[in-house]
Amino acid sequence: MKKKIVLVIAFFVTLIASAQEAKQELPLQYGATNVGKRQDAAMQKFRDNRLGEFIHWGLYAIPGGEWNGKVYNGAAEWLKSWAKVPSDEWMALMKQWNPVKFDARQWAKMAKDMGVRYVKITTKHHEGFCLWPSKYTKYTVANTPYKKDILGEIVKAYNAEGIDVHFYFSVMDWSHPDYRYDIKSEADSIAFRRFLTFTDNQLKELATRYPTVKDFWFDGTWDSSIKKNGWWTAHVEKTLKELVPGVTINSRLRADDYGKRHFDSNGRLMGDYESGYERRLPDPVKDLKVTQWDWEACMTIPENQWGYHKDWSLSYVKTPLEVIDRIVHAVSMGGNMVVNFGPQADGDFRAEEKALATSLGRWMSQYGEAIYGCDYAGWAKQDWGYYTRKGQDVFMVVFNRPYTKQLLVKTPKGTQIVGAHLLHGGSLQVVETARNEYNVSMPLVEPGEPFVIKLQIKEEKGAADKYRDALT
Ligand code: JFZ
Repeated sequence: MKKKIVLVIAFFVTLIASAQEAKQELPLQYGATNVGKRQDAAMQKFRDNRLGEFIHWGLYAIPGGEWNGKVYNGAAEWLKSWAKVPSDEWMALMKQWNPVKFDARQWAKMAKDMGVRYVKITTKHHEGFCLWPSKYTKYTVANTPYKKDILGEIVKAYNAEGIDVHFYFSVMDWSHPDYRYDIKSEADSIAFRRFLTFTDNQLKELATRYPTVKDFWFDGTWDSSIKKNGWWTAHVEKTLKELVPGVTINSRLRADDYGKRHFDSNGRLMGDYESGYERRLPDPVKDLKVTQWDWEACMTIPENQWGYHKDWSLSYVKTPLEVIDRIVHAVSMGGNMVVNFGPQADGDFRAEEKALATSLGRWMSQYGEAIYGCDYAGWAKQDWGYYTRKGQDVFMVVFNRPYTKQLLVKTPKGTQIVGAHLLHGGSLQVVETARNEYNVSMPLVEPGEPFVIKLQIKEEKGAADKYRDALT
């Protein structure tokens, strides 16, 4: 009897708890706007591009991490802050902005050869210097010895190579007297409203001057002042989407009614893709939740230098293969990867970056089929590397050579492997070793670099639907 009472009580407690959980959905005015992944052509293009080039270029390229004879190890584009340089002194660097070696077509060609399908360029970083001749501030390229509209040249040259242009834009602006880190008084609130109007104007200016822009990637949005104005971030998303059909926006822009960032108070992704993975990646086994939404990671080549820093010996510099590993890692989990470059003040790229671009390009031209347009395959991760998938094609990107000479593959229920071949090469032996387990033989002549195996698969009726379920 006692047991029965306990069971009845437990039943009601569970009922009440689950009813409360259902109620926890908060009504939001400025929360997520999309339901699930966007499926339109522009978003599909964003996703299919998979590999991008990040460019951080601004006044910080001139000192390159050194101020008054002292070299700062922190990120070079933050030097103004590390060395506590007053704004007017920092902005005086504009007198030295004369990148005589800058050749947008050369940049675009390097990007094309590297195999990137899009570029993210800093229109304005935290310092406030604009790479376009903005009407709304004097801190622009127009007021430098160089004078020319750098951004305009980049848009034109990259588009001519068939490369999409994305705009990085820092909301936080160290050069603007009305910027506030927090709103503590009526005066702050009035100043910050002026600042938001200034920002609106700049964004409208960018969207209308450069209508082929495909994406806005916002940064510098973490301060309390912005978190207290979640409405404004929703307004920016809406305005840009009206001005530029199909445009994509990163989650970092957004804060909701309660100041919750990236994901709203109901746990839904704001913006079109998640942009929190920076210099790190989701765990390929533990963090599979990321396959439920679009995301883009970005990475530096040294440990943490985005803008040009004169001394790369101060931190570890990734090798081309390490960069390629991270690209494949991201794509295998349904994400994009953007590799950063910090051009020199003269408009040329440092030798290390040129060399990396060449290595990347060589690999991408060989194996890009396993990257572009590819997605999470939904197969259990194995030690030799990563899977990617495009429709019925499943790719194995092999980074680790096993002493056994056998690459273990475990397929999902209802999926059989019927053949395997080296991308641009011969077929490889496949042996079924157990139900849904196979050994794919290593090629007799090993390629000597990470390589790709393309699998022919057969899916039982219903298995393909399961794959689609896993992607939504
Ligand atoms: C920001 C900038 O401050 C930095 O200079 C660079 O432009 C980079 C791409 O973005 O830095 C960040 C922003 C967010 C995180 C880390 C560094 N984050 O979410 O982990």
